[in-house]
Order: sequence, then C-alpha cells, then structure tokens
Amino acid sequence: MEFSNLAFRRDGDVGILSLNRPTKRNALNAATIEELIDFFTVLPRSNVRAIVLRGEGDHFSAGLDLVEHHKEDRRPEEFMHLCLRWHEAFNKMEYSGIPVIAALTGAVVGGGLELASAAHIRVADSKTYFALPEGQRGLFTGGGATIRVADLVGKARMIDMMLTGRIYKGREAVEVGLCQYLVEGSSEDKAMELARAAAENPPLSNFAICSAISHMQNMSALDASYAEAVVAGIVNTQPASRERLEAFANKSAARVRPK
Ligand code: 1HE
Repeated sequence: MEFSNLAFRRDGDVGILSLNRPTKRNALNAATIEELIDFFTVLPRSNVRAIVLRGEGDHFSAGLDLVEHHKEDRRPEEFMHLCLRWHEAFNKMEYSGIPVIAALTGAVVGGGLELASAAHIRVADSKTYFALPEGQRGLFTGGGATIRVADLVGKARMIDMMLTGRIYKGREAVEVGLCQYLVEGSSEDKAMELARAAAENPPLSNFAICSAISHMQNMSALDASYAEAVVAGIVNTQPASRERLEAFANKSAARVRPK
C-alpha cells in the first residue's frame, strides 16, 4: 500500500504505523484520514497480529489540520461529511479486531486525542500531554471524542478540558484514564513490548477482545450478555484454546502470578 501521509513497516508479527507529517506536527488533514481508512480496511485480512500507532517527530498529533480547514473554508455539510470520514477511520480501527497500541509523545490534542482514544491501549512518555483545545479554537470535537474521550475520563472532565483548555500529563493523565501506561523511557519501546505480547494470543481471542467489547458497550446489558455468551461459545472452544487448556492441565503453562 502506498502512503503519502502515513508510513508502515513490519517487525515480525507487529506492524508499525506512523503518522508521517512531522513538519506539521502530524496534524490530520483529509488525505491522512483517507489513508487511515484504507489501512484499517485491509488490516483485518492481513497477517499482521498487532499494530503500534505512533507519530513521526516530537508530537503524536496536533489534531485537525487547522490550516487546511481555514483554507478550505468548508460549508457545514462539507465538514459534516469530513467528520463522517474520521468516524469511518477510527471505527475501523477500534472494531478491527487487531490490537492497536498507541505510542504517545508530545501533543496528543484535539483530533490527535480522538485518534489515540480509538486505540486499544495508550502508552505515554514523560513528554506526552493531552488536551482538547477546541473551545479556544472556536471549534467542537468531530472525530468521536464525545464518545471515546468521555468514555475514558467521564463527561465532567471532558467538559472541563474543552471549556478551559486544561492539559493533563504524567501520573495525573494515567489516574484520569487518558493512558494506561506512563514510562520514563520510550513509549515506543513499551508499546512494542505490549504489541508483541498481544500478538502471542490466538488471533480469534484478540478479534473478540478488540471488537466484541466495543460492540457490547453499545448494547443493552441484556443484549450484551447474550452476545458475550455467543462470542465465548466460539472463542472458548477454538483449537488454540484447547491446546492452551491442555498445557494448563498438564502443568506446562505459565501460572498467573505477579513478578
Ligand atoms: C499545524 C497544526 C494543526 C501545527 N493544523 N498545522 N489543534 C490544536 O489546536 C493544536 C495546534 N498546534 C499547536 O498548538 C502546536 O503546533 C504544537 C504545540 C502541537 C506544536 O508546537 P510547535 O512550536 O512545535 O510547532 P508550531 O510552530 O506551532 O507548528 C509547526 C508547523 O506545524 C507549522 O507549520 P509551518 O508550515 O508554519 O511550519 C504549523 O502551522 C503546523 N501545525 N499544528 C495545521 N493542528 C474533527 S474535529 C477536531 C478538532 C481539533 O482537532 S481542534 C485541535 C486543533
């Protein structure tokens, strides 16, 4: 696949997808969103077992390409359709069934946070900061923050972030739920470690973990419990799980113990 705004490489079973506009702080222009759609359309039918999503340069992403938006002078329906493309990209990612681990650094703001929040795991380093500066820019979120960021941090914190421009970083960002890991060294190294570990799981288990849970969040508790039983019926009887259960029964499988 040829990209102008993304870059892709493989490291064994893990794919490394980079936002590749470092001179523009990986601002998300319309073309980048189309490339993300193309990538996440093909991904589930590839043999890549996990993805590390990163930004080239010092910042993960500065969000919506404000200069393009300014130049395009879009009409309401044009921006609505653009947002629908963002949703297409981020939904494909969240529901792909392939684990996506976001390796964050620098700015994770506005649409950049919307993208990061569609990943399955977020890893921050000491330079990472999170913000929703839409209020200050005279804008509103359009890439799913009202769903995913509110889900991560809760409605009250999201409203505060948008109204006041509040920035979260460090331990506080972990505590409010914006990221699950905070590392002193490289977020990419940690993300690779997590991706390699996830890639060891049977693909069908990862498919369920990285699509069924999101689908079930959209259902009533009654429908979700039914869907969970159906998914478990398929996943928990797969040949790969039988082999792993056999290994547990004959005491050759690792035990679950803290290090
Ligand atoms: C950009 C963008 C952008 C940088 N769109 N071009 N997002 C924001 O409000 C964040 C806007 N960006 C910033 O606050 C800063 O750029 C950063 C703090 C992220 C980085 O600062 P710095 O000093 O390293 O870089 P810079 O000098 O501000 O920018 C370097 C270049 O990147 C410059 O381009 P150049 O051609 O003049 O060199 C900037 O124009 C460009 N650049 N950020 C376009 N965002 C679906 S709705 C979602 C709504 C939102 O996402 S709102 C949040 C928008």
